[in-house]
Amino acid sequence: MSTMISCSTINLDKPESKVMVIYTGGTIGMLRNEDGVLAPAPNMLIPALKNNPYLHDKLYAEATDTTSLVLPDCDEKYRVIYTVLEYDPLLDSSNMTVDDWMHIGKDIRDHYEKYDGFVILHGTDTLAYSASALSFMFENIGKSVIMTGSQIPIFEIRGDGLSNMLGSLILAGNYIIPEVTVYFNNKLLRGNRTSKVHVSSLNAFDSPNFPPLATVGIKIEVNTKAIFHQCDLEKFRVQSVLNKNVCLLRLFPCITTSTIQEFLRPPAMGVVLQTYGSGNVPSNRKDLLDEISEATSRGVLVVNITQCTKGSVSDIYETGEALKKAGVIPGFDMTPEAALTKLTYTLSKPDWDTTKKREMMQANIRGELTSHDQFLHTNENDFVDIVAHALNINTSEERKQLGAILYPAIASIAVSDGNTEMLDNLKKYGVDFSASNMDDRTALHLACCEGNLAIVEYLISHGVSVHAKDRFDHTPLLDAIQFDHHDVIQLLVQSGAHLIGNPRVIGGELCKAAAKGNKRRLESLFLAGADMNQPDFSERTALHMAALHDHPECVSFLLLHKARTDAVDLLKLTPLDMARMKENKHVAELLEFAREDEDRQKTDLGIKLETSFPEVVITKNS
Ligand code: ASN
Repeated sequence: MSTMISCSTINLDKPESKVMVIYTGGTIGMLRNEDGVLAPAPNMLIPALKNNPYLHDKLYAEATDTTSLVLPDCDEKYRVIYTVLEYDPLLDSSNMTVDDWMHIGKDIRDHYEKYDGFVILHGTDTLAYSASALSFMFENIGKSVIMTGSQIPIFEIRGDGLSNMLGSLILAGNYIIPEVTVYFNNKLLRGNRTSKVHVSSLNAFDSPNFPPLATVGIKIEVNTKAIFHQCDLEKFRVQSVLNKNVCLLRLFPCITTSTIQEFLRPPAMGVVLQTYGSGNVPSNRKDLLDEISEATSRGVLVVNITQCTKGSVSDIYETGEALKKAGVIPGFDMTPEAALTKLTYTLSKPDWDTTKKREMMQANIRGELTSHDQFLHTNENDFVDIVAHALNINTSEERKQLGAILYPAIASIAVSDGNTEMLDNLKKYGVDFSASNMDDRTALHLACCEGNLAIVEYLISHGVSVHAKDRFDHTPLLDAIQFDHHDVIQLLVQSGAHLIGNPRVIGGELCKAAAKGNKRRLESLFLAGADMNQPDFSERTALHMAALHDHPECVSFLLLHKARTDAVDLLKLTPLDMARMKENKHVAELLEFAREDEDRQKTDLGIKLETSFPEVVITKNS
């Protein structure tokens, strides 16, 4: 088929989003071995994906000259481009250990800024443990991390591998759900609320105490209010050490004292106690309570969760009250997987003392538990419901549409007024600050244009994503750069925002600023993390442009920030060549000086230049 025909049949105009797939193993990529049993099959999955028209659009890949895999076009906003990192060895998930969680964590950390979202292909058997562990390890996560797998290998005609993989890729590439989640059987579940509930059903996972975060039917329905946002003004970080001295002790009526002693003795530092019903132990078993009490007084963290699949521990019975007196921590409605992995995480924090660790175990830190005092916003006070009622709007679809119009509009009034008090009031009425308007712009986009630092801080700390892209693929960071709000740029970067898109485009922005002598813009781009040596499409750097257009202030700024004097453009010209050609004497002198100095330490150069031109000064725009 000719390129012309293929180009005319594919849509090249859609924005792209990039997803990284980490393939750890599991049935999804298994084949039967010579004994007739399923086993991991290295180097088989990627070629199979490449030859599956539902998972790779060869025409689009050819037309755009990409070596990555490309999802065929669908009704969503982005064309998903994905790359697969296959682990060696591939593992049946029953063989996975803490070290494998670390491995995944490290890979996501190392590639975090290069991708919009992540999919982890994983065996189903221990998937709920890995999902829970990763959810705690990933601090200040701002992007979607979706774990999936299948019950039947993807190579077989009838199975769940294809739909699980497709759904995960579409969700990870199109929706910012900043959590570790599990996608299975058309449902997206919170990872640390999930358990494997069926050995052979394709509906193998459930989150018994929490609703799905999204369901995939004719349409994709995302339950935005249920999404958990980590609201610290900090960057994504991975806790790369976990404490393995934990165990799970399920009570049963004839349990002996010595069994309990074995579980609680060193090196155990954390024990998940699975008790009866609403958190009960036999109150007539003094031996048992004494052993637990002795362990908690030694500093062992003992967390109480129920053996029931649904519901929470509480202190409504005398039998449960006894545990509290023995120093046991209520684990509310945590799954065993969540409670156990949360202990591995909490116990690994060197800066937390025992009191803090106990406090954290009962706090809701990643959406893993529902405590008594924490409830999701109820609809009673919902602003949209009030308006919907007044307008006689009854269907949930219409109510949703009304919310999509009202939330961003009403939030934007408070943002452009710079009124945090009003934002607080709106919050009480259930206004969703993350909602975007018809141009996909959030309240944070607007706040970053306005440059009101307090409002930006308020919105980020109330969960509005720094990664949200509007219809023009602009992030809040790009808006802050556009208006040179340096303090806002710094806050965004501190909170995990980063530049996205083709580096050559960023090179183009640097060149444009340098050509105009716009040092303030260069500073903005520098603060946003741009590489001052990033060339544009013609291999020109900002230093070329500043030299060519005779802007010594920009030249000095760039030299101070490690711009290379030996960079050559497509015509093999250096910045100095350009300055000389245009007879820009002062600039040429600076460049000559810098070039002579190249072998000397950069710091020496810095001191010299600094005396004539100050460092980046962060100023607030009024
Ligand atoms: N034993 C497999 C695993 O956990 C089960 C599966 O993936 N369905 O790796």
